Amino acid sequence: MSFEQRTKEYRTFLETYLRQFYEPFHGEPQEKLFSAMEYSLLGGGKRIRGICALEFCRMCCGDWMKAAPFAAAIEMIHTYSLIHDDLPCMDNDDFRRGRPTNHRVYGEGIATLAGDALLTDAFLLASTAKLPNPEDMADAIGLMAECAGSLGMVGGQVLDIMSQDRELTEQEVLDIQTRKTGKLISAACCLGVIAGGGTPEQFDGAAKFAAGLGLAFQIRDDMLDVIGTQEEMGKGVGTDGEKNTFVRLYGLEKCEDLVKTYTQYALDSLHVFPDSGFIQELAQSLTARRV
Ligand code: GRG
Repeated sequence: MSFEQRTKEYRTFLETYLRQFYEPFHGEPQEKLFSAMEYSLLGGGKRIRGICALEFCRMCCGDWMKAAPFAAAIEMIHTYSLIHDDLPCMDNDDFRRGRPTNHRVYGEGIATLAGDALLTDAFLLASTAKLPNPEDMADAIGLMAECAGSLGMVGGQVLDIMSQDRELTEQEVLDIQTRKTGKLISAACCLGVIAGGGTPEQFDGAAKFAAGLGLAFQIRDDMLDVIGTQEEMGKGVGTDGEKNTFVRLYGLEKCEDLVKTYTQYALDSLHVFPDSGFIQELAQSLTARRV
């Protein structure tokens, strides 16, 4: 199967799976909430995190379907973070994935609650995974919480907000972005390994891969805020302004080199996986992404 075919298969699967998860919820009186959640959850996106979870599971055991509840749950957590990140109290953005942001359509109150519900429902969905070993199940849920919460993504966002009125050191920027963007990508890859019954070496390999990919991904994201267009990105560009971005720290040219360096670091950690062609191609494709 070609890279494009497998990517399409994973994306289509994730979207159907997420739609089906929410189908039985309809008919409840809080319909507006489901409408707001589905508006963002099923409204596009590259599904990189979900794809990583499915592919790492496939690389460990051949059956990527075993990681489905975790892959979908991580996409729900990612979507919640985008809804909250766009709110007036955060970045105050009007467009995301080519459409008006959630709060622009549903109002701030419902958008905030849609994010809260997506985060919480993610754990409900993950709890439906049928891992044979209860300890693996506990590890998986714990990892999701750790990577998304105060030690991970939310912690990174707080450090970012707190540092906006001063210039950061290189190490501080790396630390913030590792938490803010890297931790959820790391959860996705490592959950794939847990679901696929991978070895401890494969778990470490997935964590190292994700650390490299997460930084490369965020550096490219910072570059796209400068070199991308609103048409390509589906969201406002040039909005990073005075933020402590990698572009501000290093300039565009060095950022381009760093994307390659961190991607190579990610690729070098894949030797513990016998069949890593697809994930290699995914990592390479993200170095030049325009969206
Ligand atoms: C709790 C109020 C409150 C807010 C929390 C957790 C949080 C806000 C923000 C998390 C930080 C965040 C949004 C990081 C963005 C990381 C990033 C590069 C997002 C874009 O990811 P893509 O390109 O998006 O994968 P698509 O649209 O393709 O899914």
